[in-house]
Amino acid sequence: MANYLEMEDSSFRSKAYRKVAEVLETLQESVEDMKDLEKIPGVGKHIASKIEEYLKTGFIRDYEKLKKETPIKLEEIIAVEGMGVKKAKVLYDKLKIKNLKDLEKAAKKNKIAKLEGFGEKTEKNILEGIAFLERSSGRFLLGKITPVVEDILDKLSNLKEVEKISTAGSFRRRKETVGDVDILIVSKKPEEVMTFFVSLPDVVKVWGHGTTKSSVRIKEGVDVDLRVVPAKSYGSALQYFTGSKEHNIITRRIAIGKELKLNEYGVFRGAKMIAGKTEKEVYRAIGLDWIPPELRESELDFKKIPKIIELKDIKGDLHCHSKWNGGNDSIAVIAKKAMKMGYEYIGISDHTQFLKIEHGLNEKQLLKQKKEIDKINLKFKIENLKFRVLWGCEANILTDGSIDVSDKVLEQMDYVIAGVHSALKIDKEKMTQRIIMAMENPNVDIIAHPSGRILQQRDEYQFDFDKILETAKKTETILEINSSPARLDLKDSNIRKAKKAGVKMVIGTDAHQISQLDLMNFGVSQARRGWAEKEDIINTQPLSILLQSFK
Ligand code: DGT
Ligand code: CA
Ligand code: CA
Repeated sequence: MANYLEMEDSSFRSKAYRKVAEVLETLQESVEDMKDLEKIPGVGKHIASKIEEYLKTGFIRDYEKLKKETPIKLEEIIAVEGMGVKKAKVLYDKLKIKNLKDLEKAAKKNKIAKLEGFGEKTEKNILEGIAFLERSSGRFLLGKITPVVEDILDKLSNLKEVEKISTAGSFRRRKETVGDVDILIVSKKPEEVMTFFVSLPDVVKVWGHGTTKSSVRIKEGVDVDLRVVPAKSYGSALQYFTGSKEHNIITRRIAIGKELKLNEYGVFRGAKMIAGKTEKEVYRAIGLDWIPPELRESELDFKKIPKIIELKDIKGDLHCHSKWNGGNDSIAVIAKKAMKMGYEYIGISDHTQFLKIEHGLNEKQLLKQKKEIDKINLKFKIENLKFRVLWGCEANILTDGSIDVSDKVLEQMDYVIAGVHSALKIDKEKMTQRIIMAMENPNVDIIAHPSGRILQQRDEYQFDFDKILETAKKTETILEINSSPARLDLKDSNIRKAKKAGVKMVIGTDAHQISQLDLMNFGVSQARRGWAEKEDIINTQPLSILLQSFK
């Protein structure tokens, strides 16, 4: 708040906040435990109420408001070494620099060095500061780091010294990107486990090597924290270190309401520990049912915890690419793998003609592909296998909202996915209208990766999701949750919105080779993070019901 107020030239108020911030940072006592906040040096009624609001809700409304009203991304800019609020303000006034990207661009074009009070050295420092930030503040795609994390978990759990083990933090909550990986263990011989951990072959740097906590960086660039906790506190430690921070604030508040104390060591009534060994017992002790980690992101009605979808509910995958459009595997091979996964059906949805770089199929090829699928299905029938290959496609929604395959062909297919793959930068109104028009085509059943985002690469395109939902509901169009680790599109908040609106969804992997059919778990996690239940997701349904949703 001090920074934003300084930006607004409220220097008196800014100084007041800055002073309190400094005091709070060095306070020895925990703020949560303090009876009278106004005893803290510099804290008056006004700031005390802000601290209270934060402890209670995890937010300060005035702060959120300041952030919103300030035209520049102040936090982003002053994170750069050597940049302060005053400089940020000058750069905005003189060069309209609003965010880190602008700053980098301007520095690279030598625009900053020319400003009074900046100079070439400052400019060089800015670029170095940005490069550093990029190196150190990286987040990692969950899907990208999962294999190596699982490998580490395997190795640790194979040690006889390790009694219990679990991931925690954002990794356990299955967030799409992870800052660092947190692992908890119970062990009677922590020294040996820690030595083993810091000597793992994947470790490239050891940040810390202690008996209760060690931190390392592994080859992929991500940091891993390993903590040893006492067996009797395993549940409460897991609860605490799984987070999110917001969830922890809420659960702690609930505990306080019941005159209990909840921390990473246990649940306490006065000095007496009443729970801590398992997470279930910790939640129980504060009057709650166990909450799946994916739901521990924000506010939640604890009386109505949704029974969210599970991987085992999935009966098939409808977003798969075959050799026909340059994928790795033949339809027969894909079907075999899907059967092995316990699926009842697999949908082949190759790209269509507009998408040249993906070897999109023209209408003739699509019709030829149907013959191959029919043949495979006939064979299954003869062999008495209850499995079906569905004939679909991933067609393109062209800029004017039309589909690049004629209705004459589309209407023969088992189902049709349509997606935006070109002209992503058109304005909001046009993009919304474009997708609405596609949904209004009675042959279009599913909209693929509806927002177009690629994590760490590009934002969603501009579109009005509420309007999309309205039309999806009206036309009974299904929205995809794409499982590809860099997409995970829909995002969690939009899944919740879709569910609320009564719009059905489908989880698809977008596999281009059979190993990618295993990405389904990431889409399911994303669905869980959006509170989706089995009934919200059509590929949890048996074939007969599934086919009805494509009518
Ligand atoms: P990340 O690593 O940025 O993806 O996110 P997390 O959620 O894994 O955060 P991390 O690694 O800093 O901490 C792990 C968990 O520990 C976090 O989710 C909640 C808990 N925790 C850490 N620091 C605090 C804190 O200052 N207050 C509270 N209430 N909980 C904390
Ligand atoms: Ca973490
Ligand atoms: Ca951590």
